[in-house]
Amino acid sequence: MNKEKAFIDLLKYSNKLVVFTGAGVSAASGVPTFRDPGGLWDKYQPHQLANEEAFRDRPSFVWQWYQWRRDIIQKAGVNSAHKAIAKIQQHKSSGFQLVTQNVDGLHFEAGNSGILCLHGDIQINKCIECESLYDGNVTGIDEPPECHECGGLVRPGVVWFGESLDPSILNRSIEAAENCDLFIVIGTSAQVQPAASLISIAKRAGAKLVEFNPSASEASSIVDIFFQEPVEDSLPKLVDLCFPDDR
Ligand code: BV8
Ligand code: ZN
Repeated sequence: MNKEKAFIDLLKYSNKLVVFTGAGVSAASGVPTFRDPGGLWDKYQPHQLANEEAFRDRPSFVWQWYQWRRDIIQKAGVNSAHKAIAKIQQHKSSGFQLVTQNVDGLHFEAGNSGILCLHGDIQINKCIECESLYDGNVTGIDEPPECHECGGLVRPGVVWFGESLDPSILNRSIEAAENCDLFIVIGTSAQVQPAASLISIAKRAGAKLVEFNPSASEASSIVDIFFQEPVEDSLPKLVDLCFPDDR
Protein backbone atom coordinates (compact mmCIF):
# COMPACT_ATOMS: atom_id res chain seq x y z
CA MET A 1 0.00 0.00 0.00
CA ASN A 2 1.44 3.42 -0.82
CA LYS A 3 2.11 5.91 1.97
CA GLU A 4 -0.70 8.29 0.90
CA LYS A 5 -3.27 5.50 1.22
CA ALA A 6 -1.71 4.33 4.49
CA PHE A 7 -1.92 7.86 5.94
CA ILE A 8 -5.52 8.36 4.76
CA ASP A 9 -6.56 5.10 6.43
CA LEU A 10 -4.78 6.05 9.68
CA LEU A 11 -6.50 9.46 9.62
CA LYS A 12 -9.91 7.98 8.80
CA TYR A 13 -9.87 5.27 11.47
CA SER A 14 -7.99 7.08 14.23
CA ASN A 15 -9.96 7.44 17.46
CA LYS A 16 -7.47 9.69 19.20
CA LEU A 17 -5.15 11.85 17.17
CA VAL A 18 -2.67 14.58 18.04
CA VAL A 19 -1.37 17.13 15.57
CA PHE A 20 1.92 18.66 16.77
CA THR A 21 3.16 21.72 14.89
CA GLY A 22 6.19 23.97 14.70
CA ALA A 23 7.18 27.03 12.71
CA GLY A 24 7.19 25.15 9.38
CA VAL A 25 3.40 25.04 9.28
CA SER A 26 3.40 28.87 9.04
CA ALA A 27 6.30 29.12 6.56
CA ALA A 28 3.91 29.27 3.58
CA SER A 29 2.23 32.24 5.27
CA GLY A 30 5.51 34.15 5.12
CA VAL A 31 6.25 33.83 8.84
CA PRO A 32 9.99 33.09 9.18
CA THR A 33 10.97 29.85 10.88
CA PHE A 34 13.78 29.79 13.43
CA ARG A 35 16.44 27.43 12.17
CA ASP A 36 15.99 27.40 8.40
CA PRO A 37 18.45 29.35 6.27
CA GLY A 38 17.28 32.98 6.45
CA GLY A 39 15.33 32.10 9.59
CA LEU A 40 15.07 34.07 12.80
CA TRP A 41 18.20 32.57 14.28
CA ASP A 42 20.21 33.36 11.15
CA LYS A 43 21.38 36.73 12.39
CA TYR A 44 21.08 36.32 16.16
CA GLN A 45 21.37 33.42 18.59
CA PRO A 46 18.23 32.55 20.58
CA HIS A 47 19.94 33.44 23.86
CA GLN A 48 20.57 36.95 22.53
CA LEU A 49 16.86 37.51 22.01
CA ALA A 50 14.41 34.92 23.34
CA ASN A 51 15.29 34.99 27.01
CA GLU A 52 14.78 37.16 30.06
CA GLU A 53 18.40 38.16 30.53
CA ALA A 54 18.63 39.48 26.96
CA PHE A 55 15.44 41.48 27.52
CA ARG A 56 16.67 42.97 30.79
CA ASP A 57 20.04 43.76 29.13
CA ARG A 58 18.59 45.32 25.98
CA PRO A 59 14.83 45.84 26.45
CA SER A 60 14.39 48.04 23.35
CA PHE A 61 16.38 45.70 21.07
CA VAL A 62 14.46 42.59 22.13
CA TRP A 63 11.12 44.43 22.19
CA GLN A 64 11.68 45.72 18.65
CA TRP A 65 12.50 42.21 17.44
CA TYR A 66 9.12 41.05 18.72
CA GLN A 67 7.40 44.10 17.24
CA TRP A 68 8.98 43.21 13.87
CA ARG A 69 7.74 39.62 14.18
CA ARG A 70 4.26 40.75 15.25
CA ASP A 71 4.08 43.00 12.21
CA ILE A 72 4.92 40.07 9.89
CA ILE A 73 2.35 37.87 11.65
CA GLN A 74 -0.28 40.63 11.47
CA LYS A 75 0.16 40.70 7.68
CA ALA A 76 0.32 36.91 7.37
CA GLY A 77 -2.81 34.99 6.44
CA VAL A 78 -3.52 31.37 7.23
CA ASN A 79 -2.33 28.95 4.57
CA SER A 80 -3.79 25.72 3.17
CA ALA A 81 -1.97 23.62 5.77
CA HIS A 82 -3.54 25.56 8.66
CA LYS A 83 -6.94 25.10 6.96
CA ALA A 84 -6.37 21.37 6.46
CA ILE A 85 -5.61 20.96 10.18
CA ALA A 86 -8.82 22.85 11.02
CA LYS A 87 -10.72 20.52 8.65
CA ILE A 88 -9.29 17.48 10.44
CA GLN A 89 -10.61 18.81 13.75
CA GLN A 90 -14.04 19.39 12.18
CA HIS A 91 -14.19 15.72 11.20
CA LYS A 92 -12.46 14.15 14.19
CA SER A 93 -13.81 16.53 16.88
CA SER A 94 -13.56 14.78 20.28
CA GLY A 95 -10.74 12.51 19.18
CA PHE A 96 -8.54 15.44 18.15
CA GLN A 97 -5.94 17.56 19.98
CA LEU A 98 -3.74 20.25 18.39
CA VAL A 99 -0.51 21.01 20.26
CA THR A 100 1.59 23.83 18.86
CA GLN A 101 4.98 25.34 19.60
CA ASN A 102 4.03 28.36 17.50
CA VAL A 103 3.18 31.70 19.08
CA ASP A 104 1.65 33.24 15.92
CA GLY A 105 -2.02 32.41 16.60
CA LEU A 106 -2.61 31.30 12.99
CA HIS A 107 -4.18 27.97 14.00
CA PHE A 108 -6.91 29.86 15.87
CA GLU A 109 -7.44 32.06 12.83
CA ALA A 110 -7.82 28.94 10.65
CA GLY A 111 -10.60 27.68 12.91
CA ASN A 112 -8.98 25.22 15.30
CA SER A 113 -10.04 25.37 18.95
CA GLY A 114 -8.89 23.99 22.28
CA ILE A 115 -5.31 24.41 21.12
CA LEU A 116 -2.49 23.68 23.58
CA CYS A 117 0.03 26.48 22.98
CA LEU A 118 3.26 25.27 24.59
CA HIS A 119 5.27 28.44 24.06
CA GLY A 120 2.67 31.14 24.68
CA ASP A 121 1.18 33.82 22.44
CA ILE A 122 3.14 36.63 20.78
CA GLN A 123 0.09 38.92 20.85
CA ILE A 124 -0.05 38.86 24.68
CA ASN A 125 2.02 41.34 26.72
CA LYS A 126 2.65 41.14 30.46
CA CYS A 127 4.76 42.83 33.10
CA ILE A 128 8.16 41.19 33.64
CA GLU A 129 7.93 41.96 37.38
CA CYS A 130 4.34 41.42 38.53
CA GLU A 131 3.07 39.44 35.49
CA SER A 132 0.01 41.70 35.15
CA LEU A 133 -1.40 41.50 31.66
CA TYR A 134 -0.86 44.72 29.74
CA ASP A 135 -3.99 45.56 27.75
CA GLY A 136 -2.72 48.61 25.91
CA ASN A 137 -2.34 48.61 22.13
CA VAL A 138 1.38 48.25 21.40
CA THR A 139 1.23 48.61 17.61
CA GLY A 140 3.99 50.90 16.40
CA ILE A 141 5.51 51.30 19.88
CA ASP A 142 9.30 50.98 19.75
CA GLU A 143 9.96 50.88 23.48
CA PRO A 144 8.58 48.33 25.95
CA PRO A 145 5.68 50.02 27.80
CA GLU A 146 5.65 50.43 31.58
CA CYS A 147 3.36 48.27 33.68
CA HIS A 148 0.32 50.23 34.93
CA GLU A 149 0.47 48.37 38.26
CA CYS A 150 4.12 48.50 39.27
CA GLY A 151 6.04 50.42 36.62
CA GLY A 152 7.97 47.32 35.54
CA LEU A 153 8.86 46.65 31.91
CA VAL A 154 6.20 44.98 29.77
CA ARG A 155 7.37 41.91 27.78
CA PRO A 156 5.82 39.60 25.16
CA GLY A 157 3.76 36.73 26.63
CA VAL A 158 5.89 33.97 25.14
CA VAL A 159 7.92 31.26 26.92
CA TRP A 160 11.58 32.22 26.69
CA PHE A 161 14.51 29.84 26.85
CA GLY A 162 15.22 28.90 30.46
CA GLU A 163 11.57 29.52 31.41
CA SER A 164 9.25 26.71 32.38
CA LEU A 165 6.25 25.96 30.24
CA ASP A 166 2.79 26.30 31.78
CA PRO A 167 2.55 23.04 33.75
CA SER A 168 -1.11 22.46 32.96
CA ILE A 169 -0.58 22.96 29.20
CA LEU A 170 2.46 20.69 29.26
CA ASN A 171 0.73 17.96 31.28
CA ARG A 172 -2.33 17.98 29.03
CA SER A 173 -0.01 17.75 26.01
CA ILE A 174 1.85 14.79 27.53
CA GLU A 175 -1.45 13.09 28.34
CA ALA A 176 -2.64 13.57 24.76
CA ALA A 177 0.62 12.11 23.41
CA GLU A 178 0.35 9.13 25.80
CA ASN A 179 -3.22 8.33 24.76
CA CYS A 180 -3.26 8.85 21.02
CA ASP A 181 -3.17 6.25 18.27
CA LEU A 182 -1.94 8.71 15.64
CA PHE A 183 0.59 11.54 16.17
CA ILE A 184 1.14 13.87 13.20
CA VAL A 185 4.33 15.99 13.40
CA ILE A 186 4.31 19.04 11.15
CA GLY A 187 7.03 21.62 10.44
CA THR A 188 9.33 21.25 13.41
CA SER A 189 13.05 20.60 13.70
CA ALA A 190 12.13 18.85 16.97
CA GLN A 191 15.11 20.36 18.80
CA VAL A 192 13.40 22.32 21.59
CA GLN A 193 12.61 20.60 24.86
CA PRO A 194 10.37 19.70 26.56
CA ALA A 195 8.09 20.19 23.51
CA ALA A 196 9.94 17.76 21.25
CA SER A 197 9.77 15.00 23.88
CA LEU A 198 6.06 14.61 23.04
CA ILE A 199 7.10 12.82 19.84
CA SER A 200 8.96 10.02 21.60
CA ILE A 201 6.25 9.85 24.28
CA ALA A 202 3.68 9.14 21.56
CA LYS A 203 5.98 6.58 19.96
CA ARG A 204 6.51 4.79 23.28
CA ALA A 205 2.75 4.78 23.83
CA GLY A 206 2.34 2.85 20.58
CA ALA A 207 0.97 5.62 18.35
CA LYS A 208 1.65 5.69 14.64
CA LEU A 209 3.84 8.69 13.79
CA VAL A 210 3.52 10.65 10.54
CA GLU A 211 5.78 13.62 9.69
CA PHE A 212 5.37 16.46 7.18
CA ASN A 213 8.62 18.35 6.65
CA PRO A 214 10.72 19.09 3.51
CA SER A 215 13.85 18.31 5.51
CA ALA A 216 14.72 15.57 7.95
CA SER A 217 14.28 16.54 11.60
CA GLU A 218 15.25 15.04 14.94
CA ALA A 219 11.99 13.10 14.72
CA SER A 220 12.41 11.62 11.24
CA SER A 221 14.25 8.50 12.36
CA ILE A 222 11.32 7.30 14.51
CA VAL A 223 8.32 8.18 12.34
CA ASP A 224 6.31 5.51 10.48
CA ILE A 225 5.44 7.65 7.44
CA PHE A 226 7.49 10.67 6.30
CA PHE A 227 6.14 13.11 3.69
CA GLN A 228 9.41 14.86 2.87
CA GLU A 229 7.89 17.91 1.21
CA PRO A 230 6.35 21.25 2.21
CA VAL A 231 3.25 20.47 4.28
CA GLU A 232 1.09 22.81 2.19
CA ASP A 233 1.87 20.71 -0.90
CA SER A 234 0.72 17.43 0.59
CA LEU A 235 -1.52 17.60 3.66
CA PRO A 236 -4.48 19.52 2.11
CA LYS A 237 -4.81 17.01 -0.75
CA LEU A 238 -4.68 14.04 1.62
CA VAL A 239 -7.24 15.58 4.01
CA ASP A 240 -9.59 16.27 1.08
CA LEU A 241 -9.23 12.64 -0.06
CA CYS A 242 -9.92 11.45 3.49
CA PHE A 243 -12.93 13.73 4.07
CA PRO A 244 -14.28 14.36 0.53
CA ASP A 245 -17.79 15.53 1.55
CA ASP A 246 -17.27 19.26 1.97
CA ARG A 247 -14.65 19.96 -0.69
C1 BV8 B 1 12.63 24.72 29.79
C2 BV8 B 1 9.08 31.21 22.15
C3 BV8 B 1 12.77 24.15 32.06
C4 BV8 B 1 9.77 32.49 22.08
C5 BV8 B 1 10.68 29.36 22.08
C6 BV8 B 1 19.91 20.93 26.44
C7 BV8 B 1 19.14 19.81 26.16
C8 BV8 B 1 17.75 19.84 26.24
C9 BV8 B 1 17.12 21.00 26.60
C10 BV8 B 1 17.89 22.09 26.87
C11 BV8 B 1 19.27 22.08 26.81
N1 BV8 B 1 19.72 23.32 27.12
C12 BV8 B 1 18.66 24.13 27.39
C13 BV8 B 1 17.57 23.38 27.25
C14 BV8 B 1 16.25 23.79 27.45
C15 BV8 B 1 15.77 24.60 26.25
C16 BV8 B 1 16.01 23.90 24.91
O1 BV8 B 1 15.23 23.07 24.50
N2 BV8 B 1 17.07 24.27 24.22
C17 BV8 B 1 17.37 23.58 22.97
C18 BV8 B 1 17.36 24.57 21.82
C19 BV8 B 1 18.69 22.86 23.12
N3 BV8 B 1 14.35 24.66 26.49
C20 BV8 B 1 13.90 25.62 27.29
O2 BV8 B 1 14.56 26.50 27.78
C21 BV8 B 1 12.40 25.53 27.57
N4 BV8 B 1 12.19 25.66 28.97
O3 BV8 B 1 13.31 23.78 29.46
O4 BV8 B 1 12.23 24.96 31.07
C22 BV8 B 1 13.93 24.94 32.56
C23 BV8 B 1 13.63 25.96 33.44
C24 BV8 B 1 14.70 26.67 33.95
C25 BV8 B 1 16.01 26.41 33.53
C26 BV8 B 1 16.26 25.40 32.59
C27 BV8 B 1 15.21 24.66 32.09
C28 BV8 B 1 11.66 26.66 26.88
C29 BV8 B 1 11.68 26.43 25.40
C30 BV8 B 1 10.80 27.44 24.72
C31 BV8 B 1 11.67 28.48 24.09
N5 BV8 B 1 10.81 29.40 23.36
N6 BV8 B 1 9.92 30.25 21.44
C32 BV8 B 1 9.72 33.04 20.69
O5 BV8 B 1 9.05 32.48 19.79
O6 BV8 B 1 10.37 34.08 20.53
S1 BV8 B 1 11.47 28.17 21.18
C33 BV8 B 1 11.27 28.32 19.50
O7 BV8 B 1 11.67 27.05 18.98
C34 BV8 B 1 9.85 28.52 18.99
O8 BV8 B 1 8.86 28.54 19.98
C35 BV8 B 1 9.63 27.32 18.11
O9 BV8 B 1 8.31 26.95 18.11
C36 BV8 B 1 10.48 26.34 18.78
C37 BV8 B 1 10.76 25.11 17.98
O10 BV8 B 1 11.25 25.50 16.71
P1 BV8 B 1 10.48 24.92 15.44
O11 BV8 B 1 9.04 25.29 15.53
O12 BV8 B 1 10.81 23.49 15.29
O13 BV8 B 1 11.11 25.79 14.29
P2 BV8 B 1 12.49 25.51 13.53
O14 BV8 B 1 12.80 26.74 12.75
O15 BV8 B 1 13.48 24.95 14.47
O16 BV8 B 1 12.12 24.35 12.50
C38 BV8 B 1 11.20 24.63 11.47
C39 BV8 B 1 10.99 23.32 10.74
O17 BV8 B 1 10.01 23.53 9.72
C40 BV8 B 1 12.26 22.82 10.03
O18 BV8 B 1 12.41 21.43 10.33
C41 BV8 B 1 11.92 23.01 8.54
O19 BV8 B 1 12.49 22.00 7.74
C42 BV8 B 1 10.43 22.89 8.56
N7 BV8 B 1 9.75 23.56 7.44
C43 BV8 B 1 10.14 24.67 6.76
N8 BV8 B 1 9.21 24.96 5.81
C44 BV8 B 1 8.25 23.99 5.91
C45 BV8 B 1 8.59 23.11 6.94
N9 BV8 B 1 7.84 22.05 7.29
C46 BV8 B 1 6.71 21.85 6.56
N10 BV8 B 1 6.31 22.65 5.55
C47 BV8 B 1 7.05 23.73 5.20
N11 BV8 B 1 6.64 24.53 4.18
ZN1 ZN C 1 4.02 45.14 36.99
